[in-house]
Amino acid sequence: MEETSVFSLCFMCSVRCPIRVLVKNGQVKWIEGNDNVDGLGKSLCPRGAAGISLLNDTERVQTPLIREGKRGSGKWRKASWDEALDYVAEKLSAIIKHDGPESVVFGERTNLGTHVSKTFMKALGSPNHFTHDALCKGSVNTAFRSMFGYTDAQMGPDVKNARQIILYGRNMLEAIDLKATRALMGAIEGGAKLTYVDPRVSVTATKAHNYMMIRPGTDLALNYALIHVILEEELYDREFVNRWVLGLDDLRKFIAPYTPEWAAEETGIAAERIKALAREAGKNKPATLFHYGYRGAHYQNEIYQRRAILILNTLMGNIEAPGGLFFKKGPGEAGRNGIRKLTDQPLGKPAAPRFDRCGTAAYPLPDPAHGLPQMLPDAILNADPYPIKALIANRLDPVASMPDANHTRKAFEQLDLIVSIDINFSEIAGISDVILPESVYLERTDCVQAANGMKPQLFLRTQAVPPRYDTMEAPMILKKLGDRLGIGSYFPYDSVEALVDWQLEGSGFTRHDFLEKGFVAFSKEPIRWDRENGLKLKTPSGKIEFKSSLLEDAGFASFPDYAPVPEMPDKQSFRLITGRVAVHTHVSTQNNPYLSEIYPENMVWIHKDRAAELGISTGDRVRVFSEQGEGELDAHVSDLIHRDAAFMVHGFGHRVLRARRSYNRGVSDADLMRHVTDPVGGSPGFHETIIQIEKIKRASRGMSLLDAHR
Ligand SMILES: Nc1nc2c(c(=O)[nH]1)N[C@H]1C(S)=C(S)[C@@H](COP(=O)(O)OP(=O)(O)OC[C@H]3O[C@@H](n4cnc5c(=O)[nH]c(N)nc54)[C@H](O)[C@@H]3O)O[C@H]1N2
Ligand SMILES: Nc1nc2c(c(=O)[nH]1)N[C@H]1C(S)=C(S)[C@@H](COP(=O)(O)OP(=O)(O)OC[C@H]3O[C@@H](n4cnc5c(=O)[nH]c(N)nc54)[C@H](O)[C@@H]3O)O[C@H]1N2
Ligand code: SF4
Ligand SMILES: [Mo]
Repeated sequence: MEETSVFSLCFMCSVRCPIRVLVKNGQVKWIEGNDNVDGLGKSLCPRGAAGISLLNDTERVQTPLIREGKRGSGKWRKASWDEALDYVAEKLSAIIKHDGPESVVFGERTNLGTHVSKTFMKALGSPNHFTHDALCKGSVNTAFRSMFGYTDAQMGPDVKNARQIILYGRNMLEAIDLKATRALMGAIEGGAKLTYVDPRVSVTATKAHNYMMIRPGTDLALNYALIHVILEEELYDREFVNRWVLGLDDLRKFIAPYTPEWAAEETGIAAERIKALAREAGKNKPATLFHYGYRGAHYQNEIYQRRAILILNTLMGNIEAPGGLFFKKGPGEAGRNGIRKLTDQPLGKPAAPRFDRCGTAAYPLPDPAHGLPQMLPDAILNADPYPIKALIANRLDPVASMPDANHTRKAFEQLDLIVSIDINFSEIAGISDVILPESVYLERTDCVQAANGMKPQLFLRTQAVPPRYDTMEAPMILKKLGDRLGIGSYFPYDSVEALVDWQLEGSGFTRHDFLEKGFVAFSKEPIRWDRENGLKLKTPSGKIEFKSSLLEDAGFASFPDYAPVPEMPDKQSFRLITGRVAVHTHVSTQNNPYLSEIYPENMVWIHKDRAAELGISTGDRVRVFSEQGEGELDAHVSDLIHRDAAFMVHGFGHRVLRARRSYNRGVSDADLMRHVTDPVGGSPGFHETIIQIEKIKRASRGMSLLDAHR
């Protein structure tokens, strides 16, 4: 029997862990972590282990499909690739002719082929390429740029070497990034202390030395008090701060009234505990790491919460120190050339402004390289700034991943053309006119991954088995569409392998070099900058800007006054908070044969005293509703959640019948959420929604699914 082993990259989520795939007689038999990579071992997370289940899933999209019935009716006809691509190209040409190229919008989850789709849009003349970034961490991105002049993606946390770690809802043991998750476990085993702050006892909370059940939305108050104590008791790294920081005196003046006693009232965390944390942080500096997080507290002032965390790191002097925040180094730092991207080609700047006004006076600071997807529904409905007629969604479900899904559906109904490049019958695929199925990650080679870090490296996703169905890689789909739209010359390849070869030209590596270990490195040793004189900060002052020119030049304060978070108005009201579970990825794995069996639906967690007032017990059926939408699901009653909060795992409540295992299971948090945005940072305020909960008639299960699985 023929047996081969292929190094590749997982794509059950976008962390892209390096993997080794065992193939026997053309079938994938086993997937494990690529243990040639530092800190990874052979382990995978549960989703990574479900890759074979995805590959063999008979409910994924198997051929190109063109809609036949009413939009959303679930009726499509099978089409050949030529037919489907001709259809899309004809529609797009007509739309561009009538309304201009800016009437076409392309949205995707940032992926290895993003340079291909950005090229596609620019070549068409449209400014409207957006990514998921704002939905995930837009305000984190802006906060980093305001302090260091680099995006969050250009920096990283050295979890492995930290002696003390503070996580604000960064639920690293369930919201998994395998390498970071393992680094956290390793650090704890090695004696590091973990503080975890969350209104809910997540799995990470159960491993913490110090757990703080914070009142939802009040993290900024906690951080202001921590900064207060650190400055007042001189617990910060004076030498580092004096050398690198702009605005310490302004911060000192501003922070004076924000005492731990004040914060205790707001957060529900005792003043003594806040002081103790500040002192312990000071003792362990510079290896004290405050993780900036992704999805913890999402409010309209999120940028300031993230900046406060970055200020705390800087006060610890941990920047570019082991156990702190580091700047990722690219091949240039090792005196080498990196890979090529299609966007390196000369491409004009589209004449029209972006649909989301990102980068203009309306939203000056969010990153225009990513845009503000959540602005799309209103832009369509109001034809503002201009009519939008077509949406292409690639590896992104803008219906299920943006707040207020009912509003999104209403807006998308107005479009002349919706195309999705997907592997599943997702919510966006469900309302698409054409679905173009991508081959799943085990079936395809992808563009090169430039993995900058302390050691700059390159990784490659390599095809392990041929496609099972009539599917194609996204860079080939876009090339073939480009050919039909007269922009084919921007895509100088006839296979993804040829595109990879083109990307590698000049880097000193070839595809062959990836065979030995699954990756190549530009440098063997970690590259660190000199903390005394060598930090290459990109802010206008060349300093770490507590007092931020980026913010102030745009008319925003560097240090705004704290706005108190209101109490819940009545006994039926709860603040909706949301998050991950270890066995699912956002909105895309709920129909996976294996994962849907392990975790078929979500529940709503509420505190036992609040539940008692409403006559609700675990396993009872409840209706959850807001001004935006509603749904029914089971209650999970517990004292492991703050009284004000109701928690739901994100990603459920699918409405597309073709995905039978996930159809109508649980409730989508996106159906309930208000659409509001942090105007400075760019992230939606996902947690700015108050929901109501009421019991409905149905026999109680007596036990929640969650208990059953524990
Ligand atoms: N309400 C609410 N909204 C949220 C969040 C939340 O917690 N609550 N979280 C936010 C965060 S942090 C993020 S990162 C985003 C994520 O938002 P999304 O990127 O939309 O979510 P995913 O589930 O990662 O994947 C989206 C789509 O990619 C498809 N897909 C998976 N693999 C492939 C592939 O190989 N090729 C192609 N072409 N398609 C593929 C899936 O079928 C799915 O339709 O959502 C954000 N939105
Ligand atoms: N299994 C799994 N792992 C993943 C993903 C996945 O989909 N599935 N997605 C990946 C992606 S794209 C991302 S962005 C990361 C997300 O990584 P995290 O941000 O760590 O993940 P979430 O589960 O969204 O965490 C949100 C937590 O914040 C808490 N929270 C809610 N409100 C507040 C508050 O006011 N203050 C504080 N301190 N906490 C609050 C919630 O209770 C929840 O536990 O995970 C990555 N890893
Ligand atoms: S974290 Fe899990 S699902 Fe995500 S890439 Fe790694 S192994 Fe795959
Ligand atoms: Mo994310």
